[in-house]
Amino acid sequence: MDLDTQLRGALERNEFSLLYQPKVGLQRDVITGVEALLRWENQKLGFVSPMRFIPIAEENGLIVPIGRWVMETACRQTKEWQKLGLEVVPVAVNVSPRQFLEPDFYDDVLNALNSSGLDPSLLELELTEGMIMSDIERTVALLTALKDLGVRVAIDDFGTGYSSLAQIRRFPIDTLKVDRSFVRNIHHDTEGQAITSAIFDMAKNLSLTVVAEGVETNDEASYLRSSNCDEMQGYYFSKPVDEKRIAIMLSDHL
Ligand code: G
Ligand code: G
Ligand code: MN
Ligand code: NA
Repeated sequence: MDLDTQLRGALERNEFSLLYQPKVGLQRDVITGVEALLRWENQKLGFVSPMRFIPIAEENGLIVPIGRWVMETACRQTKEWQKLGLEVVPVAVNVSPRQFLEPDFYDDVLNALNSSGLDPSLLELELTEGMIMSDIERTVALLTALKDLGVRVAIDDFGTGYSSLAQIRRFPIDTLKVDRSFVRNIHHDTEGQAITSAIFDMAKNLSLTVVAEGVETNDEASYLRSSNCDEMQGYYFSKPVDEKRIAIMLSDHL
């Protein structure tokens, strides 16, 4: 069964859904935000991992309308939680390179905010280092416009690309999400500790929020709590869950 062919009709057949994974603060494990993660269930193929279909959607351009759907759905859902009186936290969406390079990207963000009525400060865009480094002049202008709107910007998988913090500070960003490869077994990985403490300290000086991704164990969480990191995300706290489950988690923190 051809993935590409199935993917073409997937939006129309309503085959996509979003899961949400919480980020927590260091002190009391309070939820500080959620990340929306795309899921695809197809009648013929079953569940297909984003690791398989996103590269294809990126290649054939479908990531643009799919990404638009993700942004609109995440904004609408977050506004819904707000209306229900739940703890209001920002929702982060992953943006793919092709989506970011589209001339209409700014308008897509604006449309998602306007149609949902969500406050722009409750939307965070997760970009990767490679995306923002490819056309620095355009990126600075685009990110400045998004910041003026009030939208937040995070750099995802930080540390895996080739950018230094010296380069990163040219961009108006809010958050660094430190890649989970640095977090794995951090409590007895002296090299990982050296890298992350350099990132944490420099981020602090630049007034950036730092999130450690992929926290899976109590040992990792304990180490991070004693470090200069601000927030954590990972299976140790919660897997990505559906909107009903996350609503319960958000209401528990009221
Ligand atoms: O959720 P999961 O671990 O299966 O995601 C695998 C990969 O797919 C991750 O790199 C994640 O960033 C990416 N991904 C998940 N949801 C989205 C999305 O809505 N848009 C894009 N572009 N990537 C996503
Ligand atoms: O590239 P990005 O950071 O957006 O990838 C997010 C993906 O990471 C999600 O698909 C999510 O399922 C996955 N993820 C979240 N927490 C953990 C974790 O603790 N361990 C691992 N291995 N993956 C995680
Ligand atoms: Mn992400
Ligand atoms: Na990441």
